[in-house]
Amino acid sequence: MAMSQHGIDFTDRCVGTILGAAFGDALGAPVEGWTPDAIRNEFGEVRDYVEARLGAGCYTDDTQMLLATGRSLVRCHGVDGAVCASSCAELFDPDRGYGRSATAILNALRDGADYRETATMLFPGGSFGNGAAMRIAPVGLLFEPDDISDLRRDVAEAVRATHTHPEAVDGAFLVAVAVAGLSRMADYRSFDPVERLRQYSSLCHDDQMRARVGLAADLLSKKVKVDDAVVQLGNGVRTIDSVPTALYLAFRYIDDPEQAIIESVGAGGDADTIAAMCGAVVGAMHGAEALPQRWHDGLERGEDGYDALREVAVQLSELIT
Ligand code: F2R
Ligand code: MG
Ligand code: MG
Repeated sequence: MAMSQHGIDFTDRCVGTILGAAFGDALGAPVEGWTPDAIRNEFGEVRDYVEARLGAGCYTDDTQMLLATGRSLVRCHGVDGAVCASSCAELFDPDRGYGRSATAILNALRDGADYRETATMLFPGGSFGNGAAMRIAPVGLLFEPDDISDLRRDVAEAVRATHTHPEAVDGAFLVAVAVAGLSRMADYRSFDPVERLRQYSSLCHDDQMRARVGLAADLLSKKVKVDDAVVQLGNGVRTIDSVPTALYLAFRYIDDPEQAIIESVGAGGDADTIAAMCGAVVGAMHGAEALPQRWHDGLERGEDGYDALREVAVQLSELIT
């Protein structure tokens, strides 16, 4: 057991971060694109894996890219943009529900394109999709929260092949900052979630992201009903419509990681990705042992399945401890 200087089991926090993301992704994937009402009518709450195109407990592009990113960090002992890109391209399985731009870029990288030139292949200003934020949690694990001066640069480099849009980079940066901070925090009662969201808002470079994260802080402080908050924050594939929502839900249910992930799936829309990002954050705070055993048991196995995710998480923890 790797106890960090913060007196926590940091290895379990790393495993919680990676598996929290994978659990959220696999729980949300079957209802990606559904409305919250449709999810409620069909399932009530999605508390366990349900059958879908890829099979119950199977993850999608979110976890595949997160695993690829984690492996590249282990290989290079930190962020190397070219290796992050090639690692994502190597693992790319087009059947896992990738976005349009991501698909075109990963194919181009496989064909030898330079990762510094691919991000604007489809959209001239770059993609504002949440595909950077959904895979960035491993980078956050490498940073002590009181020394994040290089974190934005490393985040931007890690996602450079696919996302250079300021909104997408802001979103990834905030998820990484949250993972860096919560993975080293001994007790969730030692921080004020509203203040923390306000601080995150001030870190944004993009005006719209800053405002939306500020709105998340306001909604949390006013104890607005969760369903209403999700309507105001959004549940779409755009970074602005999903990262603030995932952070809001993680902090709203910071005392209950299982419910945080279940509520994120229930948000609908980009449910797999909102739940993956929320899962990474609450997993960083509580560790893997705190997540339900049935989610551990039901996640897909195989070469790049549950054991591979655990393995990369442990290897990431060893880079730090
Ligand atoms: N793509 C999906 N889901 C689609 C349905 C999948 C289906 N259920 C299945 O099972 O096959 N999900 C995944 O994509 C999101 C992450 O997206 P990422 O990696 O950012 O991709 P991309 O291609 O860059 O952007 C996604 C879409 O966003 C729109 N978009 C982005 N930037 C835009 C811009 N500048 N202008 C206009 N539109 C832009 C496009 O529609 C892109 O296709 C996650 O949800 C992941 O789960
Ligand atoms: Mg997905
Ligand atoms: Mg998604």
